[in-house]
Amino acid sequence: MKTLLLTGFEPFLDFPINPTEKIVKELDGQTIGDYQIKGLLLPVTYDEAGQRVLDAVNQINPDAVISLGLAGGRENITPERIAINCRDGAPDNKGVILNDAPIYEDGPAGYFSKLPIRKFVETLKEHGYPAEISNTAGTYLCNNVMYTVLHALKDKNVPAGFVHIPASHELAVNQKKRIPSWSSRDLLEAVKIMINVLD
Ligand code: PCA
Repeated sequence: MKTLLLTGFEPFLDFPINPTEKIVKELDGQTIGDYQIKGLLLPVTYDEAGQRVLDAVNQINPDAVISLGLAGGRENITPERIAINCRDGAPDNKGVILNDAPIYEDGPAGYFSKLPIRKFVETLKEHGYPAEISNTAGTYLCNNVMYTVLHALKDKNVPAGFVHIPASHELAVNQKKRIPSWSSRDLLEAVKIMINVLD
């Protein structure tokens, strides 16, 4: 049996619910396809998120890593193509604001996802779930975690990367601005489909 590290995030900024939290808690301990899932919830803080995921990678030595994040406003499931060596943008959950800050001073500009993102998108669409590859994971905590994991696993043949998901209905219904949303059931199902696609 192989091990999959599945990470999600706590709520952040104007989003009092993070649908990735529910998914990670629900799937923790479950077996999907060849993978036993180890769920990990990450804080939305620059000083902790990267370290927590690194600790888990070192401890668990996973055969695959999928990190999930909320992209409030996106309509589709969006596997990310690339992580960049940059932290910039809104305050994190401790109020820390970074501008143009590298994640690793001596790290390369970017890392491509090592997940089968094209196959994820095609399989999701076959199941009736809207999906598309995203060419930017942003410069906030999601990109930070994606880059950190790919940097740590750069010499290993371990599928790893990041997938942004849309808001759930329970989140969208409480937003001031209208944003697209999916049912929690469909979000969960879409994540299971991606896990099933892994070799
Ligand atoms: N989404 C944010 C950080 C946490 C999350 O779920 C992002 O896209 O960076």
